[in-house]
Amino acid sequence: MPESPTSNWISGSVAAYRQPNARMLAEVAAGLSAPEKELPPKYFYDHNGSELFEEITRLPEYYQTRTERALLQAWMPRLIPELGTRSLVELGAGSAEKSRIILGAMRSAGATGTYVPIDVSASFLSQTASRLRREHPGLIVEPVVADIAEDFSPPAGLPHPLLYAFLGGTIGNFYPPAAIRLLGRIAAAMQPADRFLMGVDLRKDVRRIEAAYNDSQGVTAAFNRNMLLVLNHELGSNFDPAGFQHYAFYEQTNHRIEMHLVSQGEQDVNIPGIGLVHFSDGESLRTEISCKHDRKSVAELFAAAGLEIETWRPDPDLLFALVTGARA
Ligand code: SAH
Ligand code: AVI
Repeated sequence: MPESPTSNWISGSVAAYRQPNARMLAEVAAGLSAPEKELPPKYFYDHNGSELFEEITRLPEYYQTRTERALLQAWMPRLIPELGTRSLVELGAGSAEKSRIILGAMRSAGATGTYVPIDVSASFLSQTASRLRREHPGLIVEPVVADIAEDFSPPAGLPHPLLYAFLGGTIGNFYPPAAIRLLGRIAAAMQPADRFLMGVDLRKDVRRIEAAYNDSQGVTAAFNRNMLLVLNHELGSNFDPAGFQHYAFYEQTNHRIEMHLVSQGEQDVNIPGIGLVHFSDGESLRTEISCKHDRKSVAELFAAAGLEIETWRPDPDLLFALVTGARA
């Protein structure tokens, strides 16, 4: 595993994510003592959570991934040579399944290419990196295990122009102030020829959105409950996943899906280092928001972060859009 490009990016080992258990404990303590219980969605993603997300991407109801893939296939062969991209830095890379389209376009355009996938899901990231090295001989792959919500510096010494990619609509999983902070850090790191590429899930018929988070096979429910297994594994808590029901609905005012786990009956959960946490019957724990956008809302996020929209490409059915941004 290569050295972390900068000292405050945690280099890619499994231990790197386990280490900040004190941080996890503090976040869990804060989230579960709030008047409305809430935990950060990054805690879905241990190896199993990443596998479950991959399963979600293949569900008939989850239109996002296949729509974004088609947009990338249509657009990257033209965009990448235009930008002359030599390095791809991807936030929340996951399996990098769609990133291969960008990497393929880089290779066709003659770039040897450096790929920096960043993710909290350490062992899954390591698997992704190994696979990419096998599939793309010559590609330099420098995985970084890091929480993208935290302060980070850009990797040093990467060949420019650089493309920062943030795919899948993951920006929607951040509350607007956190999204702006994250985009602002990217903007601050960008050189004039660098670009930012982001996938956003669009506002649309509520039934279509809600179906994507309430699939008939129950994969999203398993993904949601996986957070409790992650807590049990990392903190030694005794959550009973069967004691919580998956609940996902569209919240119209803020244009977002909310995912919750609803306590089935009264229960006390023991979390070492925190103590007993009480859940009343029907009490809800919010595990994720997934904000939906339009061009205006993205332009507002970008403007607040010091970016401006350069291109906006929705699919013909207006389900999902790819947007590129430059420093304002
Ligand atoms: N980009 C992929 C995966 C999206 S799933 C796609 O489009 O299909 C979201 C990914 O972001 C997961 O791999 C998850 O582990 C990662 N992730 C979520 N929160 C994160 C955080 N705070 N810091 C770093 N990675 C995060
Ligand atoms: C990663 N992220 C964009 C997904 C989403 O749609 O918000 C996570 C997810 N949650 C439930 N299904 C998928």
